[in-house]
Amino acid sequence: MQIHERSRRRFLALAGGGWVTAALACTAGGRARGGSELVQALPPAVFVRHGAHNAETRLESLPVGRLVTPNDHFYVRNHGPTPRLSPTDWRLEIRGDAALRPVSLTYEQLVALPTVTITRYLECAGNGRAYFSELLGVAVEGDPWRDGAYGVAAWTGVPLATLLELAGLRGSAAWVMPVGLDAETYARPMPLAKAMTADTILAHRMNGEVLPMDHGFPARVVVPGWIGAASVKWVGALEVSAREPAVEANTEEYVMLGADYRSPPPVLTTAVVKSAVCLPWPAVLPAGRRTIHGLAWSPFGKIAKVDISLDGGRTFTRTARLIGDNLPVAGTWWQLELDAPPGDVTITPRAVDEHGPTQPSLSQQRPNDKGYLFAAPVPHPIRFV
Ligand SMILES: Nc1nc2c(c(=O)[nH]1)N[C@H]1C(S)=C(S)[C@@H](COP(=O)(O)O)O[C@H]1N2
Ligand SMILES: [Mo]
Repeated sequence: MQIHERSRRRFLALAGGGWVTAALACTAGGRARGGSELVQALPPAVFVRHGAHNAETRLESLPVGRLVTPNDHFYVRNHGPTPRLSPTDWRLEIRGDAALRPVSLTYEQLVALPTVTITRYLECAGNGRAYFSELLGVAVEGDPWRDGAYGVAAWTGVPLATLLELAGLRGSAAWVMPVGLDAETYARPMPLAKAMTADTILAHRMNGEVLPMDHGFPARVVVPGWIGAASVKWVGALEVSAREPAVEANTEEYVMLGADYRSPPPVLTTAVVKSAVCLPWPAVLPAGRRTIHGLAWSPFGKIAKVDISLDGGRTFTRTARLIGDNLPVAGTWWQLELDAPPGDVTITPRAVDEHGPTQPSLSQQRPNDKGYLFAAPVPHPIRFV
């Protein structure tokens, strides 16, 4: 393996702040941490916190080769504190101007309905936001997630189609909006056709366990292939309507704003093809023969291949080996063998979906004010010592 000068410079630019942060983290071990508004534990070896109610998975803490993310490693993205809902008081209301007969289900009634289990990923639209400033030099609003607002789970639940049929749909039905029971209501509509898709479900189990509190207990929607914001947690109602409801999550948030976008701003739906190196940022590894691991995922299908650049994304001269499960709209692990001399290098993966879509080059990556859908390949800085 050759370490190119360009890659070395890129590495130094990228790693710059990182070494300092790493050093500070070591000395600040005893410092009291900010309070958490989440239920689950957030060990610093597993999560990077973003404020009181958001936590990004350190991908390097995941069990290599196991596609499904353990529940206690799954990223959490909340707009407020996790509501602690009681399954005895909870109801699912199916209602709205386009529902024939409103229905109210108890938790027991919901879990008694026939279920499906689907293994799919969720990813926050803001995942990769840090790279807008780090790689493109563009300032954007929002928490600086790297790659860890991504997780895969086997979701068990009831298809939305089954639930909507319980209420019956009027001919006018065109939109379905799951409504969350957060302290400040969170809701986001989807077109009826998306709600009726076989793998759009109301999940009440995650990886074989009862849905954890932070991930939406007692029930959450899973809308595979769409930005995480569509997968509403703590669902209390499904509202069926003839017209598209206007709520913050499709008017102000999760829309593309900026010089490149006109008004009304495009509403975000489908996610983008991505890949990541599962190592600390920056990473320090012993020189010599090394196996580098990473993940790749696509909202469209399986991953066909992962190309690797060792010169900061200029040329892609290597191909990674895909390992373990490679599931559509979930992802795959990949690995790369390297014989690395001491020195600084960047490793840049680029995923290709089985149907053709791939990651745009950095020069094609358009910025947007809120830093959504960063899709370009990311040069991951590694120092071999
Ligand atoms: N009710 C409710 N649903 C929600 C949210 C929320 O704040 N409230 N956040 C959304 C966002 S932005 C994302 S990315 C995913 C995160 O799901 P997770 O926390 O289970 O990873 O949940 C979505 N569903
Ligand atoms: Mo999100």
